[in-house]
Amino acid sequence: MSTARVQVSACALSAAVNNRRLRPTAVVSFTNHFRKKSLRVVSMSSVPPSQPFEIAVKASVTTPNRLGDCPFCQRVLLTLEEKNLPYEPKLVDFSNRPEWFLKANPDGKVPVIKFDEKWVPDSDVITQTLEEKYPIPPLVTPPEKATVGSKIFSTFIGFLKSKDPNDGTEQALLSELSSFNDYIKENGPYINGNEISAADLSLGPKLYHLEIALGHYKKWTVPDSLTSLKAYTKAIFLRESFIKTSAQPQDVIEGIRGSKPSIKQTLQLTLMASGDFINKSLSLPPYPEMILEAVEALNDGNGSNKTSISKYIESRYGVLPPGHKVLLNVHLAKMRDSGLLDFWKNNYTKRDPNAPPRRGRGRPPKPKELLPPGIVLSPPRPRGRPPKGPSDMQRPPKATTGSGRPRGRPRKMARPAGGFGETSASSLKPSARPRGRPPKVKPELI
Ligand SMILES: N[C@@H](CCC(=O)N[C@@H](CS)C(=O)NCC(=O)O)C(=O)O
Repeated sequence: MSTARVQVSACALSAAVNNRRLRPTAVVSFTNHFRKKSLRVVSMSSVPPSQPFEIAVKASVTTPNRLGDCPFCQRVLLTLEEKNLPYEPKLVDFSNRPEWFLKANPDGKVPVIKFDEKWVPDSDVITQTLEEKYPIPPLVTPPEKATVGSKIFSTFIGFLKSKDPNDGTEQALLSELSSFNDYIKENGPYINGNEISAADLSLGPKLYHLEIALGHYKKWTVPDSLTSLKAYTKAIFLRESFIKTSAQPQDVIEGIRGSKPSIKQTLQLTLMASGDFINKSLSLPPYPEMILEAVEALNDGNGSNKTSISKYIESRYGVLPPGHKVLLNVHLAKMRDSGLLDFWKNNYTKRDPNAPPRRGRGRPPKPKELLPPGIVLSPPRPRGRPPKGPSDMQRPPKATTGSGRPRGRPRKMARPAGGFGETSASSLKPSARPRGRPPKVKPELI
């Protein structure tokens, strides 16, 4: 949170003064908690809260006591700012999430806000609740416009993560950005026309991450030809609410570099390792659905191999769970076994229910010769050693050597009880000779 750049009073007051439709109903204390300094501003909300909202947000990894990189947190902070609602950010150190926070949200994710003594996660839920509780100024985006630009984030992540310049992820992003550019040209300057609305507050932070991350990691910038998009980002990034709530660029860069599996993702991996995994959540459709979608979209007559299916899913959905490759393998195998997919020469195709079954690998079995009527063959001997039956209990005697001596090394003789000194001469037959050098025979004294 950069408090040096923007005065809280300027931000909050300008938002209030700009809204001429409303009559101030209350004067509340607004605390700039990043600077720990209270300022009085006019709230334009119809029923102002008596206390600032406590909101858990990600802490910076580069600078102590500063807001970190989280577009979902910024979305909620922007909503609070644009609605002139007081809040108290609680910075959560992701490298060591405090206990109170994990109790508030066991998923370990931010943002989480306290409404009526209850912690509520998820930026969708939070912003919607804020809209319902504090409808003034309204930030509702009409449903038909609410999904405009909604694929930009996933295609951006797909391109950011891609290592192959020709895998189509850059093109996918450019195509989303260019459709958005055309939309804004026609309908702008904001998604809902002249007034900023919830959809802009969601998309703005994502475009901010996109510009910083792709500039840093890919030396890539939004083409200058997309003039309406450029004007749109400028208008949002320069809003006081945005400047006040945006992450520092170095945090965006570090956040991407150090992104680790979430608690939920780790849990999923653990479940998966225990063979108990169901592809729940992560906001992704189930794997079978994504796989079928990929095979259909790739639409290759010869089918699609695992790599192209994976690349398609990645470019389409962007953020994938760690262990994605394992999951993909598991689900492809299941779908193959259950007959949803055909597998042929390393490629998968959707099973045509009317197609004859494919011939398996290897030489086809020999056709059976027809026998003259009446002739019945004894059943072929099954493969392998026949099972042991009760008759096996009376084994035939083992083969012996020609000499009559049993096969193998003769069994060791037990030592005679009285020691070798007492061995009688008659017991020293070759076959019964005890181990070791025979004791010296003492000459008889005359
Ligand atoms: N759907 C959630 C997503 C929140 C989210 O993914 N937050 C990230 C930070 S940007 C997070 O807390 N990640 C931590 C983790 O996954 O362990 C929302 O809209 O609030």
